[in-house]
Amino acid sequence: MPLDLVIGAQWGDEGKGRVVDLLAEKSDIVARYNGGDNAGHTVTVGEKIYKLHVIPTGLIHPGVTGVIGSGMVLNPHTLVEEMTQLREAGIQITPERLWISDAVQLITPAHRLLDRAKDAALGRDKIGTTGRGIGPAYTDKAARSGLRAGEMLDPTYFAERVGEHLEEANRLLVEWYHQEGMDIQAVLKEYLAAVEQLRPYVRRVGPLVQQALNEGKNVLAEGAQGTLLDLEQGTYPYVTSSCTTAAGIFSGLGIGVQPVRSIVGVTKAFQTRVGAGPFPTELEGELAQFLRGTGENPWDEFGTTTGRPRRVGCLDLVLLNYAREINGFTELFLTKLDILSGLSEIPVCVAYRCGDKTLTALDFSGDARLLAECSPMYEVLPGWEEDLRDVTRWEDLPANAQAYVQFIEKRTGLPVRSVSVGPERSALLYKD
Ligand code: 2SA
Ligand code: GDP
Ligand code: MG
Repeated sequence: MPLDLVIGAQWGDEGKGRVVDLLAEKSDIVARYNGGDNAGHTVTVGEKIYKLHVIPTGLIHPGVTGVIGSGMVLNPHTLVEEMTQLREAGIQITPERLWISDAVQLITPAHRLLDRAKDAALGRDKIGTTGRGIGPAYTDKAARSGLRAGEMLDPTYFAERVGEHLEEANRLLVEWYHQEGMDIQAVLKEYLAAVEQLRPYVRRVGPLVQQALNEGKNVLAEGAQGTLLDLEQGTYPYVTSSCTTAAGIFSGLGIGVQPVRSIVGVTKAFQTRVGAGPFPTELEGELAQFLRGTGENPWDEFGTTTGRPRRVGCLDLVLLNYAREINGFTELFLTKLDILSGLSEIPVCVAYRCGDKTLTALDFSGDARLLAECSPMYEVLPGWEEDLRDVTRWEDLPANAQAYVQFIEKRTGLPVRSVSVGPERSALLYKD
């Protein structure tokens, strides 16, 4: 089956955008199936940097059709904004090349307010959400009271439903969170104006994607966030509210369970996390500053959506192997190897010490409280001084950089087929 998956192997921001951009060149359809505008996927094309939050990254390629799958939560305002930005950049956005699932849940301004109010109310226990309304929108979905895109095809009914939803949210905001309520008429008017622009794009996408697969067309699924943020298998409760793993693509796109051609796990050469939650290999001080950067470079470790500084640490192979198992990765794509240049030694976490036990694999499902009690055990690899940014062939990498990649292959049992050494399309090495 010509179905390929790109999945974040860590806590998000592994560089999925650039990997999807690469694979989209040979794809007919690129489909997102989870999350919403909490995602920030970056693609660098020459001088131009695209930061996409809702629209599948592959749409930058003229021959690609983009799909917003039913497993996502869709903010109409953000989508309209993104459509405008892409059009200004010369990218065609038409209902022929962007399909919105009629079953996708809609995010409203009320969801955003509730998200922020709820996270703030958690105080020290806060998740550190992106504040984009993701949790409340998925909560409404699970409670069977959510708004679906298909409903916008009946404008009178839809306006009534949104009005009721805003009133209910206002009650929660005022009575429970002691916040100011929304001006319902003003919010409704703006919301309906955004939705109006999306109506022509809404359709039943599952059968269309399945038909494309049956015809031998290449379909690429673009995962958002990362495995360790998966609602069920991630470091719960410090996770997002969607299925970020490979398993989610079938229900998130509305296609049958079927064999896939490849499941590419994207991992950075080190580890990052934005938001709260356990992070066994987290670093502080100078080394953290070295990995994060100062924000001067576009690739420095600051949130693509919120601008928050990301937490940074050493590569954690216990978690990478966990991600391999959960997703069934067929290969790894290693990004940001260039960032490690200049380190004399590079520690890599190969096991945990948890109480009196040594664990080389997680024997619990990511439970945050248990993970917080694990301390990392490292093997230290020799580093390299050379700047990798201009290296274009695997053979030209310094021996220690090659050995670092080979160490990851050996300890995960997965081939690393591609390594990136800069954000640009050309900063890429094929290993085999
Ligand atoms: P939410 O907003 O409910 O999904 O937040 C729950 C947790 O999920 C994390 N999360 C993310 N982590 C990394 N990258 C994400 N996208 C943006 C980016 C993040 C940003 O590309 O940089 O700009 O801050 C993303 N989206 C959600 C979040 O931090 C919470 O830990
Ligand atoms: P995503 O959410 O997984 O798509 O990742 P983000 O776009 O949020 O963050 C990844 C950042 O790293 C972006 O700024 C990319 O342009 C940048 N990037 C990707 N690959 C590389 C690489 O190999 N080297 C460097 N220096 N930057 C990279
Ligand atoms: Mg990101």
